[in-house]
Amino acid sequence: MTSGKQPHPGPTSEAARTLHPTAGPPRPWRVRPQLSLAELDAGAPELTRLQMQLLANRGIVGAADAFAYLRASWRATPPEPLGLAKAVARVRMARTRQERVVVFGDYDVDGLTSCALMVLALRQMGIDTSAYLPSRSDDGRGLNAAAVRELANGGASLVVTTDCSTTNVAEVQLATSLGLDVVITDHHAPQGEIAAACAVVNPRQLGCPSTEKNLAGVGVALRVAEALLTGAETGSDNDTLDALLDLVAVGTIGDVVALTKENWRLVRAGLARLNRAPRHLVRAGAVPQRGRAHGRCNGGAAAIAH
Ligand SMILES: [Mn+2]
Repeated sequence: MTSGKQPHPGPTSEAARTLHPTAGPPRPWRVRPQLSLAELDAGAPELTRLQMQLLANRGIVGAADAFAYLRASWRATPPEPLGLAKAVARVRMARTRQERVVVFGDYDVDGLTSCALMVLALRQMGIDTSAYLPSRSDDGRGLNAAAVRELANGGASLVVTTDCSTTNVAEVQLATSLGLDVVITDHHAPQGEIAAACAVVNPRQLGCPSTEKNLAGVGVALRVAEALLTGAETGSDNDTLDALLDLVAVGTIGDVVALTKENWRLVRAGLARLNRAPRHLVRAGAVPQRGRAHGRCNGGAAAIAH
């Protein structure tokens, strides 16, 4: 829309009511204040009046803020989350020592995509990595004692969780006693004591300075992968990271987190990636019964991670 050509109709409660004349009692419309014409045209010609109004409705007012918001990169912004450096150090140690690593995910979309993302990132680093997905009906969420014993017996010496386990105090204790180190990546607001893992990366834990508080589990996993794959030791690996963004979009949308700020940037980039290079997200016949029955590596995340 070019500036000044058409009067902006603007949302009014009267107009809104006329859209639903037979919908019962008037709905409680709360109409945001309409911008002035000058404000509506401040982003022209790139941004339409409608876009300017919608952005203002979401607290992003003025052309400078609008462009800054819309053009922001999906890459991590400082300060980095608490525990990230420790997580990176422990995973790099696993590579140096050629350890066997298991990524322990979750059974929902966020848990599946975050698990697949982490498996791909660690394999990219040359680490022997497999996936473990708990069963919703038998295992529940997060690390459990039976799985911990199975993974330790199977020769793994490091478990990286995604989308779970921030407060699995007893299970992490058990793992440590069996020689199995744990790095936790999660986004659930901790209810209770935080597990004494090698590292806990969770933007919602107390003392985490990261401003990316609304990331889904897969967003947190991406930030860890980003740090692993772009550090001074590894050098920049933009292509590998870009190839993970479709998983981030699917997991973030599936987890129904607020699509603002960091999530909006990630989903936008991820949907672009999906359009450019679609991935087969589900392969018929590859869906597992449950993690434990299939040993340390099961089909669901493995199917995604190829
Ligand atoms: Mn989640």
